[in-house]
Amino acid sequence: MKRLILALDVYERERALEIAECTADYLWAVKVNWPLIIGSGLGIITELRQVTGLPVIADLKLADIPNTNRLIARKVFDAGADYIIAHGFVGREGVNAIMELGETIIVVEMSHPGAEEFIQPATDKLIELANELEPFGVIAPATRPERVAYIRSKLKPGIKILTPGVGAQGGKAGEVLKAGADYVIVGRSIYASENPREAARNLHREIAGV
Ligand code: NUP
Repeated sequence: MKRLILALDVYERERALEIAECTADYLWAVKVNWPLIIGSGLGIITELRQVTGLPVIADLKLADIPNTNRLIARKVFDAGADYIIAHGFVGREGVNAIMELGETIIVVEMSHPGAEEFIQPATDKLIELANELEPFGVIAPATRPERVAYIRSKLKPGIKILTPGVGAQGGKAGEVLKAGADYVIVGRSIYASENPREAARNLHREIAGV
């Protein structure tokens, strides 16, 4: 089973397609974020799907009023995105507006140190929201495996846990998967390495051994 998600945070279309194509064998999905969408346009989602044949996750962390979330999500799903990542702190209606249009992933805790300021104190409520809405999955921090274990213990079975923060941010793929994550999200350790294919293959092998 493939459990690696590539965070493709480059600006240039050609570079993005090249990296996605050469790493696709080891990936479950490709994640696009604002840098690539701003750099290459929304059409990159369609192209990535064609080139890799993999699901594409649009990591927009939508956090607006329901109507604006809906307007954005419609265009992004139309472009071929399979999943959209949304913030839950805007309230259930904002998340529902996206979920009505397609598969959604809710951020329950972020991976950077600053997550301890405002998001971590709200994690329990965000888990409750996820348990109520039953999205495809939630985002939890690979940098804090003990928090991933906690989130897994509170989250309804069946809701996937996707964890960014492996590699450049200090998290370890093996540790976070053992703590209960379903997928690891890796960006710089793959796309900024000298040989992205080899970096992805090494992570894939590490994960397979868990
Ligand atoms: O909490 C989060 N942390 C995080 O790093 C939520 C995210 N969506 N991300 C994203 O994952 C981040 O924006 C980037 O696209 C990717 C991690 O990349 P890297 O640190 O592996 O380069």
